[in-house]
Amino acid sequence: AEMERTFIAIKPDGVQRGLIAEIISRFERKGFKLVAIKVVVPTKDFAEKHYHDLKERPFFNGLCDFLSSGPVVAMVWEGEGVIKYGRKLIGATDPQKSEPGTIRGDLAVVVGRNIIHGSDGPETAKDEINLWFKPEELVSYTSNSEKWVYG
Ligand code: YYY
Ligand code: MG
Repeated sequence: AEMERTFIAIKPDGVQRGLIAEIISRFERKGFKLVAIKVVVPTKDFAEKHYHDLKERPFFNGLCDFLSSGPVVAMVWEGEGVIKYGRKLIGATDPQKSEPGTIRGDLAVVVGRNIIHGSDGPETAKDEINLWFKPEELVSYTSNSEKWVYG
């Protein structure tokens, strides 16, 4: 299997709404493997680093204020196609446009409170994992179900 890793974060709204287990279970049941997880309250400066690509956008300041407003569950998930398929599980940026069955489609209503972040490509996945985690916080292991997920 062509394994890759992506950065997934449950934002403060997802944490406060009690959706941590719900969100994790969607990735877990799919067959993806959790290789890092922690709860952090990012500083505003850190949030700005995470969203640096968006610094010219009008919502940038509010977005970074929000991300740094409370606990975030930061994770790294591993699996074949996990970067692209993780985005599919999450749904469109605007929950109004997310399909039912997706995380945002099922669990969120407005773009400014869309409960979850996921890396949008291989380069950002690498950068975001490096920003949020030290190498020693990532665990490599063989999941017992791997041979049943991948054959
Ligand atoms: O990757 P994704 O989270 O789906 O969307 P981005 O375009 O990277 O924007 C990041 C974040 O910014 C989005 O999850 C909500 C917020 N945002 C917003 O508040 N208003 C917009 N018009 C677009 C994005
Ligand atoms: Mg994005």
